[in-house]
Amino acid sequence: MYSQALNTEEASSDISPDADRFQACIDDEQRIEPNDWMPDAYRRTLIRQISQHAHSEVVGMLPEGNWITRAPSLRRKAALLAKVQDEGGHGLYLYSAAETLGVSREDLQDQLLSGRAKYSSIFNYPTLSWADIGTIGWLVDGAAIMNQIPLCRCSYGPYARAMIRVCREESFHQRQGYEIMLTLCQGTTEQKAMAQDALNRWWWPCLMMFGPPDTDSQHSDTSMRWKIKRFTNDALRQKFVDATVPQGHFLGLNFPDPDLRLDDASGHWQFGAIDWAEFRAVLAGNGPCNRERLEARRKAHADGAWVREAALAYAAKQRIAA
Ligand code: FAQ
Repeated sequence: MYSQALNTEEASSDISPDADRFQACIDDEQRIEPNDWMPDAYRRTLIRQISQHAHSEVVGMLPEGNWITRAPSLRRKAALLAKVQDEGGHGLYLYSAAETLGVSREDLQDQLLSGRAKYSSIFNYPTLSWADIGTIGWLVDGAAIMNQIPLCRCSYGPYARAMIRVCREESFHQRQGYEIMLTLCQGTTEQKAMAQDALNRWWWPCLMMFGPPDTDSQHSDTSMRWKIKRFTNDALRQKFVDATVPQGHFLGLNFPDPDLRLDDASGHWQFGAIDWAEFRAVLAGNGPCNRERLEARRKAHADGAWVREAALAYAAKQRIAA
């Protein structure tokens, strides 16, 4: 789709008539397309965010992939297989969107496999029981939707368009997760305890998914001026808590937060302090599963070498035939 040559040569300063026109387009809600002029910093911010997002989708296949062979029924297995496959697809759309900014997929792969690239903190936690699969769908996909619906209106066209399909699929993922939780919570005492234990372990890491508090977020101000982000990290986290707490109460579950309470005046659920030291430790590579996840990605990449070689050999043969 984006195979035409891209203008990635930049002579740009962010203070120029071009920069003024660019900001005017953004303020006017027009989309920026790959060959439009853009400030270097806008391009770099998008490459950073889109590639981190793509890596997150790809690494995000691993915690749930663990449970495909252990799904409790054929129906559950088929749904989980489809979900994990969707996540691989989301990674591919997002890598394609990043490529429109002039970065190569090989470089992005290399950054992930060498451990230099970031991916979402949430995927460094283990999946210990089947209820974790329900909780990931309900909470992790729920948080992803809250963050990604506004990205459908991102100023950069290819990212915004990719997010439309991603969000539709995430919505199915969230429903299948909530339905697993509903089944467990209406089941035996042991099943309900399993659901509660999963919520206890995943709740706080899910709140961290939205990123550091606004006071510490380095990129939010600029990204909002450029309409890459439409809401701050704290605003989206609050929207997620407000939407999710009633869903948990409907399941008959308790949130692992003694400070959680509904503020009648504002209508918002107030929540306790997030352990940002844990978040920083996970980002520094010291979460419960960071090493395991990277090892699994490296192994998958090495195991797939024959596919890449076969594709290259086939392409070379096609070129000779043409
Ligand atoms: N984990 O200045 P900010 C999914 C980093 S997809 C790791 O606030 P920004 C689907 C941030 O990169 C989940 N790092 O940054 C699925 C920056 O570091 P840098 C992924 C984090 O970009 C479901 C630094 O902290 N979603 O779940 C995290 O304005 C189920 C300062 O932060 C996306 O990527 C974090 N949680 O806002 C798949 C959505 N948070 O680059 C499988 C798109 C922050 O300076 C199963 N991304 N950092 O070294 C975004 O919306 C934004 O990039 C934020 C961060 C909101 C994540």
